[in-house]
Amino acid sequence: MPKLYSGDLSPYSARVRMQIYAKGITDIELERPADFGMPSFRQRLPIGRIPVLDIDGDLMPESDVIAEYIEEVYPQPSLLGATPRETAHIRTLARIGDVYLMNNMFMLGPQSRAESRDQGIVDLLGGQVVRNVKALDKMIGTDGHAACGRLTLADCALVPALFLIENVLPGTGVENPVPKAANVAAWWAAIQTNEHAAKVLAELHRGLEERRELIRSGAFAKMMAAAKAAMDAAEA
Ligand SMILES: N[C@@H](CCC(=O)N[C@@H](CS)C(=O)NCC(=O)O)C(=O)O
Repeated sequence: MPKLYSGDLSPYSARVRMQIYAKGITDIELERPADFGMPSFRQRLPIGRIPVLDIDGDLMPESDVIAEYIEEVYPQPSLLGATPRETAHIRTLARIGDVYLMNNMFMLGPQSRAESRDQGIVDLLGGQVVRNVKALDKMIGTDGHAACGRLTLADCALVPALFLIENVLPGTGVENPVPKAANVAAWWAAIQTNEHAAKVLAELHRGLEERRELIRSGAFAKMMAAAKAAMDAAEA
């Protein structure tokens, strides 16, 4: 049975999990790889990141690639458009979620827990997030879905991005831009009532609580130091 290497707090994994739930796929197992962050994981997967789709040992990284693969292998119900142009629009919005929002938020995240914040990083990446929420506001659907009036891959990519903006951005000292982006705010309120979005959001919140507890107890810093030492030793 194929496996998706995933983790509760991984927004990129959450995007694929939301797709799997929305399509009602039951033959992809979800698993957190035991050696995530360790040299053996990096040996099998040079990019070293999750999600990864493991099809009988054939390992496929990158959330966007996995999402498109899943659409091809499990075409119904489709989370793409009814026409090539609709699909292109869905992919554009999904890229805003992935490249313009999640990627900047993911790199900004450590600044929310840094002992001394690097204001240059916060201004650069936080500024990009604010700018791109404004862009999204002009492009997102106004009927409760990101595009095409129904759940699509655009919603799957934007839900974890908005989770990060709401829950991580304020910790870096940057104001959450969503309340001032009326169309994004309306979509965000509406999509949280979708059962598949609600499920991944519950998983993301559970992961965030676990992470915060690990940080509070000091265990997270120890885990990070052990993983870095193992990686340095493997690369020496
Ligand atoms: N472009 C990748 C990004 C994946 C990514 O950054 N995953 C994070 C977890 S959400 C990760 O595995 N981080 C581990 C690391 O940075 O070493 C994708 O779309 O799958």
